[in-house]
Amino acid sequence: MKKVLDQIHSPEDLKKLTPDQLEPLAKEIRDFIRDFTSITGGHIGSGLGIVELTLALHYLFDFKEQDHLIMDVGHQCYPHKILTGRRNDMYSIRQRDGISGFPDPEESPYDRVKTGHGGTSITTAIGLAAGINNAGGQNGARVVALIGDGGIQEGIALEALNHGGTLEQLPLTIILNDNEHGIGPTVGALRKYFSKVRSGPIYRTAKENFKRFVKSVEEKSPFVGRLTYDVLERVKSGVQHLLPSVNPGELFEALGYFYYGPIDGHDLPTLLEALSICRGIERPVVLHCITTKGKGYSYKQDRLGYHAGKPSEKITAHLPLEFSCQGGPAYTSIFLDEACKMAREDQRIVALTAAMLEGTGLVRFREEFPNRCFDVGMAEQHAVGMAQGLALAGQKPICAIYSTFMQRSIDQIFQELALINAPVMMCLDRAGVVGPDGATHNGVFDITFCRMFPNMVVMAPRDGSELRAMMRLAIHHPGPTAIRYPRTNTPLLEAEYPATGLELGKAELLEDGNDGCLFAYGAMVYPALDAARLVHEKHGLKLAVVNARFAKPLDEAMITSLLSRHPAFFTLEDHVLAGGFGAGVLEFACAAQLDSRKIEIIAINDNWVDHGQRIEALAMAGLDVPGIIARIERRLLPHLFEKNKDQGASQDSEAIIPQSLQTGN
Ligand SMILES: Cc1ncc(C[n+]2csc(CCOP(=O)(O)OP(=O)(O)O)c2C)c(N)n1
Repeated sequence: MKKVLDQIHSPEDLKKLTPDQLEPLAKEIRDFIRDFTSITGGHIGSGLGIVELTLALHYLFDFKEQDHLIMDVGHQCYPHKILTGRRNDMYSIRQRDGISGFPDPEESPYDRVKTGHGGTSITTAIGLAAGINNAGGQNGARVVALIGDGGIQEGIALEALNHGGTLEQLPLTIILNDNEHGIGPTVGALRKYFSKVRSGPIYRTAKENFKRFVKSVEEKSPFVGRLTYDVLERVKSGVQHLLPSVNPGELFEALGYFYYGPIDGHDLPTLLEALSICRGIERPVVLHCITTKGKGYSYKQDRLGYHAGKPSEKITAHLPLEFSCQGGPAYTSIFLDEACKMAREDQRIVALTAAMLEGTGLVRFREEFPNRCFDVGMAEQHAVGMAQGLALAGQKPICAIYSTFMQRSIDQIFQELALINAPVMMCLDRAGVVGPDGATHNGVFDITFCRMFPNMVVMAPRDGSELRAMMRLAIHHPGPTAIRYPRTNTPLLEAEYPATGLELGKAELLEDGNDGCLFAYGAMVYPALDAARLVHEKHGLKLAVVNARFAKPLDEAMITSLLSRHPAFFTLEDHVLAGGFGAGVLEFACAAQLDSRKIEIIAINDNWVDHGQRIEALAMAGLDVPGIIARIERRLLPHLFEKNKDQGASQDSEAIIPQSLQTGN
């Protein structure tokens, strides 16, 4: 039997359907999402939870020409992408050269903004709506912000709500998609409030009232203007009259919004009614929808898989390793293990995270130390601010946040930590390129934003043992520290380079040589060792390889000595060039009047690194082993020439010029 979905190539096709055709379509979309994500992985649960909502929105609004849809975080966009002409691309999602897992205006006119970080939809939507008003209303254009009960906890969302409620006459609908989950169950007082609203009898009563009154409006006139507004006021007072003890909209109404709901976000007729009404209201409205995250996905066997699943081997099997001895436990699990050990030894150690208990590994820490683990919700600024307070109270806080989301807390790193030298250990997970999540999630700015503040100690381990050692150094350090580690596995063969003592500001020479120096930071150390070995095998050049360990304080003595005796000095980091680790080395070399011309920074140039598997993203940025070798060869070509000449080798350039350069690679 032909599927309804086969007829849908754009929202225009959707609008040709009768409302009762939407229900079977919702099922087909769910089946399709389950099918392709079983191969591609990706954010499964959020999209599955808003299939009906997405259908109703595209059925009633015109998000291409007239209206604007801003999705918070953006990870719930799969049904939206399917309906807006990208169905055939879904099997390529999050892969190199495939479509993004998040909205992207370069992909489609239906995607207004590129997002990935949460909490921002309301602020953008308020700006759009205010702009529409200023431009004279633009033919009744409407702005819809779709935000989850997790995202709405972000500081920026609350700031925007606070402001938006004072702007009357705003063509804005905020849809609160309340599924009781962020990545795990949502936490906090707002969650408690929402669950009271969801579970109270008012939900059913409000729904019945809603239907009854909307029906009476329908009979009298279309859903527009003042009349609808009056009716909504009556719905509200009717509900209050029936159940005077509970008012589900209390919070939003106090802020100046017209609140509608809660309604069943899977019930298409109710959704169509509610959205039609919201469309007709000339002031900011909050429509509260109750949905089930991962609807239709049996995630009982896979507790976290319903939020985001991994790609199948079909997509990853052919890829090379990042470096030859990769395969030990993930950095995250080493972090967790050491944090638990340290907490057993010292009662004052506490851990904080911002809605990322699972991702940072702290779930197990919380099981063991329930009173010493704070999941503050999607609130990175608060996590770092609170860490300061804990430190002032004599506790020893470990604040584990993904590098990319720590960007939200730059001001807290500045004022709450660095300015008063507060002893807080920041553990920046997923530092470097992350792979399938792409540019919004790459943690490639943290060296800069940590290094720029006085008092900070900024470090990155080469492997699991060193991560443990750095955590111990950090917990005893009397000021703020940042440790970054990547979303990857630790090296398997640590024994080849056994751990040596870790000392603040001291680098570690792993291989010596005289033909050039690779001064590598964190995750780049083992790729640098691979590159040095291959360059040696290929060209006979012997490169020194250093594990820099610290981006601040730098090992100035080591840099001075190596820079003076090597023809070239490469710094390596999985981070942007501007203000990063190599930039720090260069600053020092210039200030110390060393020969900074020898320094070459291998880092991400001034561009965004897109999605793909992590090794592919590293390759795109020139940070995989072949990319590093190409840079070394290019730089050392004259040196190689001289060396071969001295040794009396043929001066035939073909014999000297590396293969990769001969072929123009
Ligand atoms: C600033 C920021 N912090 C953390 C995250 C990681 N993150 C991605 S989705 C998510 C949960 C979002 O929950 P919610 O807004 O309720 O949407 P749902 O997944 O339930 O649809 C989190 C914490 C993020 N994307 N942005």
